[in-house]
Amino acid sequence: MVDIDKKLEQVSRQFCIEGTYVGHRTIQVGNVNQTYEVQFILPSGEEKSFLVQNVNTYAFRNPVQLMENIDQVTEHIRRKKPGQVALHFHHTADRKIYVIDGDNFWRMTNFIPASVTYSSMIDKQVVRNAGKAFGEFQVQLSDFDSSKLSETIPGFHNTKLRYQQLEEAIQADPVGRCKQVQPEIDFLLSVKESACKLTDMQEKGLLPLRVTHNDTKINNVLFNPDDNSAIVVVDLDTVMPGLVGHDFGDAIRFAANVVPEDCKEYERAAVNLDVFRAFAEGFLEMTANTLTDNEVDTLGLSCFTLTVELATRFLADYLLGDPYFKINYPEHNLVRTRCQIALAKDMQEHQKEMERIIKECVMGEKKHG
Ligand code: GN1
Ligand code: MG
Repeated sequence: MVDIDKKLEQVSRQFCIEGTYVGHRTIQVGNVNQTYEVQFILPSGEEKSFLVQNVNTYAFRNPVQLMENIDQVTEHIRRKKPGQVALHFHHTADRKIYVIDGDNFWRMTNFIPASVTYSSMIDKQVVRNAGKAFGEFQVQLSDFDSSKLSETIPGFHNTKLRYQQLEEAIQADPVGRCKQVQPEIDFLLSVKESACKLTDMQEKGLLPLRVTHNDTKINNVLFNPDDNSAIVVVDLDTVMPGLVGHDFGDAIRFAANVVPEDCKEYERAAVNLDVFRAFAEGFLEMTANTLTDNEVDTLGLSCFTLTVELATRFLADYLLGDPYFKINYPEHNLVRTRCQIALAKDMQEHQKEMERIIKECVMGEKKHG
């Protein structure tokens, strides 16, 4: 068993942090990387925290390229909005923004004090501001040359590929869990065609590729607790070329679900249309005037798509013995799968209403210019 304090202090020193190491706090948010807040008393006497992350190299096979992406994206945003709070990565003595230590890949960023994240039971104003923040993020990157970005996870939101990976996991069934999950497999296969429609349209060139965030859980936005304004969008590991619906749909499947994404009473999962509207208002306030008709027409479908796609990912991971997502108990990925499936079913029932709300928001924005 490694002494985590010893390890975190040693990593911090490699990022040139001086002074006295005080301790750490494990951050529970995030299903892929492991995040810690480390506290120091600097030589000046100032108490200061930093965020140290151990990047999951099973998920991100080329973390060096990933850091190059993030570096370019954060620089681009910083140039657009100098003075705004931004993510900033610390350098080692040899000017690298990461430390490789055996199988571990570490990075360190500034800790943004007096900021909060929200995961559930969210106020509408918070959701609207999250929508604005993710919308603005995409607009800020609209002139970023996407050929400079590497694909950190190939085919990340290629729903067809996600189905293929699920089908391979079913075939292989290495830990013998397949027999337990036939209803889930049956449901997912039954909606394959509609879930893969976005990918089909992308392949046919009917939807434009943009630079998108691709992991728009509301807890990837830091807020100011005094007025609930968004401070900064974080977790830039999956910033890559993608569809606007990837960001919109993923945000809705997380924020507008009436229960957390891993609720054990998964049959309660459903979309809260007020939260849906609040996010759509914020997101479209920033993006409506840049979207094509096909993009607007498929935003409603994108919510269903991203929900089903994540269900295929959770289920494939469960079938493979949970190598990818962090789990807190053995059935965790199965519960997550069931919760996404229940949400997807509810979204199917509310698809028309969701589309109507989107149209209303877009019309409103076009009128106001
Ligand atoms: C992961 O890293 P985190 O927890 O923000 C995952 C997302 C999933 C999400 C589900 C790189 O996001 O794609 O939607 O879990 N990120 C990656 O909670 O796979
Ligand atoms: Mg992430």
